Amino acid sequence: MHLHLYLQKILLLMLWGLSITSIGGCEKKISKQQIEALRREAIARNSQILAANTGSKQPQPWKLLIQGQINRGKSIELNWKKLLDLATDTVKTTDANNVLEPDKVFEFKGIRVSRLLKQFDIPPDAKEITFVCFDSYQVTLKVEDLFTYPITLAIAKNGQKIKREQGGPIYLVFPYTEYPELRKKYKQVYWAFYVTHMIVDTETPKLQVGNTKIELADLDKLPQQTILEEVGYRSGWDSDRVKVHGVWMRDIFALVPKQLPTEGSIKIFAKPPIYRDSEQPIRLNVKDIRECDIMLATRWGEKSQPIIASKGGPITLAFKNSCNNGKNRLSQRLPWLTFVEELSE
Ligand SMILES: Nc1nc2c(c(=O)[nH]1)N[C@H]1C(S)=C(S)[C@@H](COP(=O)(O)O)O[C@H]1N2
Ligand SMILES: [Mo]
Repeated sequence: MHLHLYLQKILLLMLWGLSITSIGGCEKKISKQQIEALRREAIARNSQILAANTGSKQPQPWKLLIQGQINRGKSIELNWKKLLDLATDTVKTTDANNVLEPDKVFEFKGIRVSRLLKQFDIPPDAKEITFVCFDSYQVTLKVEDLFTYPITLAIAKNGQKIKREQGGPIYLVFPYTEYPELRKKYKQVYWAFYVTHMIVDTETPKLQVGNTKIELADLDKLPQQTILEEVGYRSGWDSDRVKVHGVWMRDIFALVPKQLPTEGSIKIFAKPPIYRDSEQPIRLNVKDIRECDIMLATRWGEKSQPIIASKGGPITLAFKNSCNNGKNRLSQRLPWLTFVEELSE
């Protein structure tokens, strides 16, 4: 079994026992105890990542979906064969995640993002592209930068398929060697692994509940709620608490012919593939839905701004982290979910 890069990086730091340049993108000097804490965190995270990204949970074969404000809102699906046909661009660069050989230049082969966007007629006023990954990680880049630099969705590295533990099969690479300024603008955290979706700006909100399609106007007819919470996933938000606005999950069933069942659970599906595993879907307990304030959020902040894709919107599963219904807190049993798409029995 390969060590995940995160673990390699931390072990390397331990060997050096020295200072560290980048954890989560900021500069830090760290002590031995902190290194030990980081090492333990890295080991835990490493096994989590491996569990989430291996075996049956890997969609076979891989595909890339382009969604949002492109192709009149209809998904564009590129299967692996199509991706291979399109992968004619080359980028020679160091790999931000290769901590063992930071100066080694690799030849990545793939699809320049700007070429994909042109091919599918990206609207001229599009501003941002959000790349969503298998594990729910996401990064957002400016369209302008994508058209300035040959930032590329790589599917091969030095003539070989990119291994899962090296970010494959689709790895977002930045031409650091040719454009050193990109090292600052798009740090290591932007090199997204296992990319599955590209979203142009933000999708139009829609939610499938059973057989019913629900739009934002429908959700807006329900009683509007607000919670003040730390957002339960890392992308796009500060660590401070924010106001999140939306509707209680239990109220949504007023919009569909079927009532919320009295017991059991309902399934919830969101865009990142780890949130749509058909064998082990994420389930919401009916008891939690009835007794906890679980929200489908569509807006945030004092000005009730829409939740854009870089923040995991347009529809996000949120809840009061304090809800304690049963043995442990809801927040220990359920993550906040980005890009919520469907509820079903
Ligand atoms: N899909 C995906 N890509 C990702 C990440 C991730 O968790 N998932 N982590 C990012 C971060 S924060 C860094 S520093 C680098 C290396 O991540 P790692 O240290 O978890 O290997 O990959 C980036 N790309
Ligand atoms: Mo990171």
